Amino acid sequence: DPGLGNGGLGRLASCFLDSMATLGVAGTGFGIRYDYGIFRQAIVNGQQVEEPDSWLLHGSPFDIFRSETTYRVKYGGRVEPQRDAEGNTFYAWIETQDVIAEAHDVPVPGYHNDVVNTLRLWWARPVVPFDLALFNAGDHNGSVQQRNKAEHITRVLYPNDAGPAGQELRLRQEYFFVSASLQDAIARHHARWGNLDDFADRNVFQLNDTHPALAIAEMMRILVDEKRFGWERAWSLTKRSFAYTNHTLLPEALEKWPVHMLDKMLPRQLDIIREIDRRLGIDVALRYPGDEVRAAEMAIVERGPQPSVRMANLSIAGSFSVNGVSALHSQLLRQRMFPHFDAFFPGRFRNQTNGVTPRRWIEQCNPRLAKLFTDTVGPGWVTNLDLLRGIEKHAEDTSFLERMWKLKQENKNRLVKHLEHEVGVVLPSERLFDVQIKRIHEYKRQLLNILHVAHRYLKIRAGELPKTARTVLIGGKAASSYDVAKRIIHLANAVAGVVNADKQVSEHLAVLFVPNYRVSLAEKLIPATDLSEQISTAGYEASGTGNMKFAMNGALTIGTLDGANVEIRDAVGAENFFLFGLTAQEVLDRQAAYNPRQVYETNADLKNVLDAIQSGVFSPDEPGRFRPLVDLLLDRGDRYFVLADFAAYVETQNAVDVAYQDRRSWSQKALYNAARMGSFSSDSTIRSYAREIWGVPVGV
Ligand code: 8GP
Repeated sequence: DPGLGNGGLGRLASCFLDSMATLGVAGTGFGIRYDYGIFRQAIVNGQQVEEPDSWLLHGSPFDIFRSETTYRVKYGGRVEPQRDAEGNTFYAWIETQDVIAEAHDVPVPGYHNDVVNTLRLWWARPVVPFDLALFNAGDHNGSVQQRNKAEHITRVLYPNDAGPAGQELRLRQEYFFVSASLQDAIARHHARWGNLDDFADRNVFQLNDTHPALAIAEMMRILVDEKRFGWERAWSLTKRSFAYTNHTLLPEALEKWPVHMLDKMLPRQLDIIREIDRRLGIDVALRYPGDEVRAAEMAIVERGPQPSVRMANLSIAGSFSVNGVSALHSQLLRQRMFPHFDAFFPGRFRNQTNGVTPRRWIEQCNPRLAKLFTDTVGPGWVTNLDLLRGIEKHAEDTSFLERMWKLKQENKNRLVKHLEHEVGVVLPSERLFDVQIKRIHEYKRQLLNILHVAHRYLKIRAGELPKTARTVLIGGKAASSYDVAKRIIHLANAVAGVVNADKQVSEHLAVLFVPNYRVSLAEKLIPATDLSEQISTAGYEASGTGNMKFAMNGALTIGTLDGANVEIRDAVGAENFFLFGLTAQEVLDRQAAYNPRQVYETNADLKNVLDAIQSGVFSPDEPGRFRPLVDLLLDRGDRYFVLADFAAYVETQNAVDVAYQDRRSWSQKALYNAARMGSFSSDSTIRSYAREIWGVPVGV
């Protein structure tokens, strides 16, 4: 809940920290201690309003200030060649503007094992907090100017997720966190071992996407400029110290920094990046003489009128390991995103499928289910999730299945009570709970979900009643600058408003957009869910981790063959998973000839839904309100194939209705889901990172 991340990427890191501590792996998480986390989402007139999240206002009991651990972080200035005592040239980075990074530690306890690891969060402080002379001279604002400038660095979490946004401060943040963390790791290693030569044998930095990728250049700077290593020796050590995890296939989410910005803020690091790029370019040209296209694609510094540094390319070149986060994602990384790098560095690319911690995501959030598990297989499942296979012997046991059904109902009741209190809405609870919670993004297709809900509403109005009554819950934050995502939230609220107000309908359908989705809400929603919506356009969701949390808690998934859904379906059994939609390959193949308008013209249900939305059925006070969303689908290409998958989605939802009527068989499917998720425990993922990438023994 301290909103120190945006979505799945940060939540995954939390699970990893929990598993490292539990497995006795000496791992430290590094991050930023933002004064303000991701915004709090309020819904006003159906629309998202961002409010500041001042999570530290009343202090944090888990925040341990390490006053003795501070480092100086430099920005700006210029680079000057100088000579050392032996007459060798080195580069001095001088006339910089400095800030102080101060360590705040959050303890990360393992599970009943006396291990406590650390999440170290850096906080920015000024070198000179207060200019008394200026203050006395009457310049009160000027007297704290330096302080403000420093503190702004860690003021607020970058407010955007996978989209373009305000850049310079973000770069400042990234370097701040990288510089402090590297100085810290190097100082600790040096203090203990007295030299840096075996640094890579005892440390690995696992880059959590490219936000810390500047560390590669910074490590080179420290080794070459400060420790006076030769380039080759420094490069070999650096490359052995870094591994890179990629978390997205969206091209617009790949980080690029304008050269001019780096030149101003981090001139020496830019020199070093250029040198890394130059050497890589020579190697590529030697191996593929004259292949300009390949050379251009692999270049770290993208040429052109506004040259920029591609952080993914830097990360691949500067790491010994590159991994995606699900089998499909890792395969697409190699085939579609970085085929040239894959050919150039054979063996460097690999897969590490994500996982989530069963401590928080079953034991803590779902005590009723946890008790059933412990009663059935003993307590060992908490640290060995494979043991839950043991509940399968109850798959034909009616009273066991009844107990599962009942505890799910109790969880629904608990959620309904909570929402009544928190949102002021009373939801019907004795029915199927259908939940989609995640960041709002076009590729995640909340819109497809809403179209289905609207379709269901229109059918009920027309007297065609569904076989199963549902409560549909949607939650998630939209990036503040992501206009389409905000409109999708608006539409969800509009549809909810109309559906819930209609007495004729409410017996069969209720809808709520749950405001301010966050971890503590997920802990209540997930245990209460029957149907987990994992409906991204195939080929776009790197993995997903919510999908795992739901299945572990006995929800059935309706989903596409995307991200880790593929592996979840294999694990739980195809007969216990509601699959629909185009595959990643089909999406690619259909791209050129896709005609969404034709789909609309030939599917009467779809036409009805879109016509209703664009004629104002859900926005009678302003009929044209949602036309831009419909335009996006009909006339602007429907980039994420919402219309192409609509028919299959509706059909599969109808199959869900039918399946839910057979309470016994539904509970049995839920049982198989919960029982077979062992490989999606983050313990299993971390074992695999430890063995295959870090080369460290696992203690437990
Ligand atoms: C997310 C992916 O979207 C999600 O599928 C995956 O489960 C999660 O990472 C953990 O691996 N990716 C991001 O949050 C992300 O790429 N953020 C962009 C800024 C890089």
